[in-house]
Amino acid sequence: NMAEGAETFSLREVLVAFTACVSEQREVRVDPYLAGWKGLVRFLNCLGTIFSFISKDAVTKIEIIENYRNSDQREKYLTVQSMVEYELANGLVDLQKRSDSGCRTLLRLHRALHWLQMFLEGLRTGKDNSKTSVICSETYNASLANYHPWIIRKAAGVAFCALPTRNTFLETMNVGTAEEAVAMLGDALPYICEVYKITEELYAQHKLLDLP
Ligand code: 1PW
Repeated sequence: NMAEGAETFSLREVLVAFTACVSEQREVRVDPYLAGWKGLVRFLNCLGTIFSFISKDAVTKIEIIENYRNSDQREKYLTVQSMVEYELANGLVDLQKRSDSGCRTLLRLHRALHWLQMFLEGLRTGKDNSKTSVICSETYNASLANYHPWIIRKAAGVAFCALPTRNTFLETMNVGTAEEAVAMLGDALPYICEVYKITEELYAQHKLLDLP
């Protein structure tokens, strides 16, 4: 069934989800944030099994936050702002060791979103014949890699090598021609940047950027 298959995946839906994230009060809505990530996971799965170790971790984290959204406390998890306020006020955020708080879990997705933002920007502004693998590893090394142990960095590097050239990659995004994909990235990236920026400021304000 094409309608359900990975074949019909389009990166457009991911970007649309992120455009719906920021409320009028400049709060980050959790549901579209997770919807954006789910689309991204489907996209990663399209890139081949080598990317499944990357998407698997994202899936685990999406599910942790989704469980909070389905719990009795669902209203507290409506926005990233309300989540931070609720978890901090109720002592649910462990500052010493790894936990499954919404705050530490979303922080991992937040850091990965920074990479995605830089990667898509590199793709958008790159030359026709540039290597996606190079854009991917350079942006990864400049961002997310700083939070990963050697073994993960190594595995990520191996996965990146499997990425196709820029034009093929832009076509994999299923947005139309490479030119149309580039135009869509130009329209959508400011929204991802905004979501990233608001979350970053919120976490900095509450000194949550180093949560274990
Ligand atoms: C083609 C470009 C696509 C960019 C998609 C971004 C997805 C990034 C996910 C990277 C995950 C790598 C493997 C998992 C590592 C985890 O240890 C790490 N998770 C993340 C999201 O960085 C940290 O989570 P942890 O171990 O503290 O629970």
